[in-house]
Amino acid sequence: MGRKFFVGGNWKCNGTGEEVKKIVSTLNDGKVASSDVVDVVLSPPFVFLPLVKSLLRPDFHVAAQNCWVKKGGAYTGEISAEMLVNLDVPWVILGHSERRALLNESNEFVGDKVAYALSKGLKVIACVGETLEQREAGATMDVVASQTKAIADRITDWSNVVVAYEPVWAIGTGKVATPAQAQEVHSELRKWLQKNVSAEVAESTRIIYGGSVSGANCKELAAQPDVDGFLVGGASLKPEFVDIINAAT
Ligand code: G2H
Repeated sequence: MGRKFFVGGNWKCNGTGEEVKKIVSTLNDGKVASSDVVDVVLSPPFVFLPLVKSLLRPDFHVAAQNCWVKKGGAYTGEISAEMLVNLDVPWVILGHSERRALLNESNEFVGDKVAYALSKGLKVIACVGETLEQREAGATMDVVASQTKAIADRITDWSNVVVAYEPVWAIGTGKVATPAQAQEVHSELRKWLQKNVSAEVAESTRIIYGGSVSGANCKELAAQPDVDGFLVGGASLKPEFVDIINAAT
């Protein structure tokens, strides 16, 4: 069975209440393929999750941008997986490179977060990707494999996981990976899953691409056989996000 196309919009730390309402209204009016064909998941900052959820069309869903690694408690400033479940937030993005780099989230910590979030019933967009320095040193697959292994060591059920390959050098820089570069890593990652997890997980797990995806480059990327969708930052705040949702149709 084919893998359903998946498009996530990662709004990062952007927006005011008024701006959020405007973006949601644009998306609500967008003409997109049915939810049988594409999963659309928007990830506003935590504080706007209830607002977005209340205004958003029913065929689109929401994701948090992070959650705590275990049950909530005395962890000032954190948001627990239980809270997201309580608010009916179905998805969470974990391991984004901005958090790995700026907040020192290790592979193991991200793996623990993925396992905990899944155990509470959340679906996870798990991010992996190499820096420019690592790519130039020929270490892309080693890095991506180590990041994925830290997750694979801690979970057995991959049915609620989407893997986002986001080369750090392409994030927010306007330097998108070429379709061939994206396909190469996605295909290697799928082979890694086949060898280290199972053929079934390799075949069914969606591997989406993130890093300067735009309305202009999405079609060519979406045409790659192992690119199953996108995690979109900057362009998810603009009307062209509708074109990206429709990239595979
Ligand atoms: C990568 C991506 C969204 P952008 O971080 O996760 O952002 O599309 O702005 O490069």
